[in-house]
Amino acid sequence: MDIQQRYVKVKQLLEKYNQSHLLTFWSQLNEKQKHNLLIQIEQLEFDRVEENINRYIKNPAFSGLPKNFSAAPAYPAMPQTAQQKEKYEKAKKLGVELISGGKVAAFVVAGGQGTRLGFDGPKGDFAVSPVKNKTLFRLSAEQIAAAGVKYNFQPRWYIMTSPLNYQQTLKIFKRNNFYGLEPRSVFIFQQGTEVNFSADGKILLAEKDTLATSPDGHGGSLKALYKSGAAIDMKDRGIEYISYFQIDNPLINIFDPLFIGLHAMDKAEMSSKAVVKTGPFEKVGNFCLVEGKIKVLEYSDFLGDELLEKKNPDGSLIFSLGSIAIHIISRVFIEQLNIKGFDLPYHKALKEISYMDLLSGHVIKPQKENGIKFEMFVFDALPLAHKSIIIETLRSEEFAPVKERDEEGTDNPATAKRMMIDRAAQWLAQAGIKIPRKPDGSIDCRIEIAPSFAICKEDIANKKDKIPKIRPGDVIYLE
Ligand code: UD2
Repeated sequence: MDIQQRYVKVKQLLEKYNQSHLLTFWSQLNEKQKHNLLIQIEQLEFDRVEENINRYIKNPAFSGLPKNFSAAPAYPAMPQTAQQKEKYEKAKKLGVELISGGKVAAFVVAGGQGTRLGFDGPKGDFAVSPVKNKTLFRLSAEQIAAAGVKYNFQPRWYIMTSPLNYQQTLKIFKRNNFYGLEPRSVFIFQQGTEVNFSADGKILLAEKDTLATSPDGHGGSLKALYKSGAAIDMKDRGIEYISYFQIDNPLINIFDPLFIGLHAMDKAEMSSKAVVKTGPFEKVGNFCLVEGKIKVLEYSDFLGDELLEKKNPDGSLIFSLGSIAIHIISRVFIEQLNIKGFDLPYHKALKEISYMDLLSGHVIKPQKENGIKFEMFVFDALPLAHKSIIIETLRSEEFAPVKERDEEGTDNPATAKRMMIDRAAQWLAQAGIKIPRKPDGSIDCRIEIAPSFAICKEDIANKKDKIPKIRPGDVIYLE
C-alpha cells in the first residue's frame, strides 16, 4: 500500500474513534515524517484505546475496589507449627535444588524514571551502599554473581528498561564491564509504551509527526518478557521460575530458597512476599482475597479510610500485609498470559505531559497536570493465576526502597543506608559478633557486607574468623 492509500485508511479509522486531530499537521510533513506518523497510528490497538477512554476518562469516579473482599492469608515469616516447620525445611531444600539446577532466573524491572528521587539517569545507577557507595545495579549484579558461586550454577539476569532509559542502561553496563558478570548472561530489553491523552480523551501529539507516549508500567514487563524473546530464551535454557524484583530495593534477596521452594511445592503460578505495614496508610498495595483469588488493592483504591484502619481483636490491622513488589513467577504462566491475549487492566494517572498545541504548532510544557497516562501493574496478574501464595517476610531483612529525594521522611537514600547497616549488624550479631552501640542503643559503626562475603545471615557463621573486632566509630567493609 502506498502512503496515500495508508493515509485514507488511517483517516477513516481516526474518524471512527474521534481522533482525527492526529492528522492536523499532515500537509506540513515530509514523506519520512508522514510514514513515521502513520506507523504509530497503525500500531495502536484502538479497541483498548476506546475502552480506556470510556472506562477511565469519561467515568472519573471509576474505582478498582471490588464489592466484597477480605484480607489474604499468608505463610508466616517463621513457621508456627511442627508441620509448618517441616514444610519450610523441605521447601528450602527444594529451592536450593531448583537454584543449583539453573531453574531460576533473576528479573528486575528498571524502567522507571526515578522522578521522585530527582536523579537524572536510570535509577539503577544511583549509589546507595553505606561504605563503598555501590549503585543499585552493582549491588544486584554482585548478589547474582555470589549466588552463582554459592549454589554452583550459571546465573542469568533479565533486565527490563523503558525506551527512555534503554540506551543509557546499556552504556552503564558496558562502562562497568557488566559488574563482573558474563555479558552474555545479562539480557537487557525494553518495555512497551502507551499513548497519552488530554483530559477530554484525545490522544496527545508530542511532535507534529509523533504521538505522546510513556512506558506502560511494570505490568508491561509480563508482555515485554514474551515479546522481547526473553521467555523463549528462558525456555531454551531450562529456566522455569523468575525471581521478580524492583531496582529500587537494595535489601532484595534475589535467590531465596524458601520462597522459591514454597512456590514450586504449592504449584503456584505467581507468588508474592509481604511485610506487615508500618501503619494503615503506608503507600504499598494491600493483599486481599476477592472471590477466592489473591488481589493487590492499592491504598489509593480504598475510598473510605475506615476500612484500612479496622483492627483484629488483638490490635493488629485487618489489612496488615503490604505488597513489596517481590514475586516468583512461573515462566509458563507468562507464556499463557500472552498466548491468551494479554489483558491486564490499566490504571490512570494524571500527569504533566508536554504536547504539541494544535493551533499554534508549538510544543507546550505545562506547569500543572494536564493529561492522562495509563499504566499496567504487575500484581494485577495475581488473580489470573490458578494458584498464588504469599509469604510474610521481615522488613528489616528485605525491604528498604529508595524512592524519595527528601531525607526527612521514609523510603529515601538515608533510610536505605541505615537499614543496610542495621541488617549487616543484625547478621553479625546473630553470629555472635559484638556490635558497638551508642548509649541510646543505636549502632555506633558503619558496616557494609559485600554479597561476595554473605548473601544471607546463614553465610556469616563459617566466616567468623574473617571478621575483625569492631570498635565504636569503625567503618567496616566485609568482602
Ligand atoms: C510500588 C507499588 C507498591 C509497593 C512499592 C514497593 C505500584 C502501583 N505500587 O510503588 O505497592 O509494592 O512499589 O517499593 O506498583 N517500573 C518500570 N516501568 C514502568 C514503571 C515502573 O520498570 O513503566 C519499575 C521502576 O523502575 C521500579 C518499579 O517498577 O523499579 C516500581 O515503580 P514505582 O517506583 O513507580 O512504584 P511505586 O513506588 O509507586
